[in-house]
Amino acid sequence: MRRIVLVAFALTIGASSAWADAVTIDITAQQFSFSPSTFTVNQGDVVTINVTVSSSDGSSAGHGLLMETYVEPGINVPRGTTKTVTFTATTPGTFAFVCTRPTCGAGHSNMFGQMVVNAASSPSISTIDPPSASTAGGTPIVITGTGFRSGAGVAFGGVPAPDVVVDSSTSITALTPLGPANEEAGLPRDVTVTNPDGTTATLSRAFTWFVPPLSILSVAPSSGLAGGGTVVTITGTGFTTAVNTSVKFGDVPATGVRVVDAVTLQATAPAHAPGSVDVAVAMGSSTAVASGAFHYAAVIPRRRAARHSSARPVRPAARSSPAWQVPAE
Ligand SMILES: [Cu+2]
Repeated sequence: MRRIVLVAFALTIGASSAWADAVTIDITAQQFSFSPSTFTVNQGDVVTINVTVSSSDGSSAGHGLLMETYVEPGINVPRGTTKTVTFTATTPGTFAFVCTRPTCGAGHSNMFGQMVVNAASSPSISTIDPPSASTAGGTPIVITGTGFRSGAGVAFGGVPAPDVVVDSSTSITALTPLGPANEEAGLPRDVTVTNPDGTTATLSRAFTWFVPPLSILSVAPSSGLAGGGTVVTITGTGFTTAVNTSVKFGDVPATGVRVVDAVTLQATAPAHAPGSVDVAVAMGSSTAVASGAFHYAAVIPRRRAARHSSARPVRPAARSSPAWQVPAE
């Protein structure tokens, strides 16, 4: 009675690590068989089964489909209708299905079939391009290999990529995360791809961060009182604790200089005469200068003397822009 088996499902045959993960199976239920009665999907596939009973079928009750594990309770399919059920094939194995309508006729007990769920195979990685990127992060890296599935994650040296696009079962584009802000930049790192089913691939020591040229992108806040003490966040590139770091506001060294990460520094503004000053970061033998990036406000004695003035907050006389930024070119 099996007239058609697997013809519509060649897409999934022998492709147990297929990237495409939505599979539709059209099944006809009739006196007294399912057609097809056997089909195969891959672990992780989202499976949609359309069950159709012809309006001319000999069973007035129609038929139905109940599959162990995946379609429980079963669905009844009256004569002349199509019913749909969708599930994710999370568990590999062979799963029998039967007709739900004992009254469909004398051959009811012969109506059965099976779904085979192939266990997901592990992905593999063959190349990483480019194999190195700035510690500032955000560089697109193309990973080629096999068995990548949509929803896969990528890690560089154990740090998750902030954005991953699975282009196909053989190609992933991932943005690099921030690299280390210390001596460890420059060490080769493992690259790992993890499929949603938990299978992983690792290419050992395949990726290296490098410290890019020192630069300053923003200074925030961009103003403070002449007495100093403003904690300032400096963003940029090329920050590392691997060499000595110092920050100057004009000619005066800042205190509390701290490398937060590869793109973030903190420093406490020193006391300085009112006016705008350059902010300079020296890191090892490199220096980056943000011209006029910080403004020291003159103190206004009257306002300052107005203690407990709850009606009006004391505002610094400085311009109000919260951050100095490199002008767009
Ligand atoms: Cu039946």
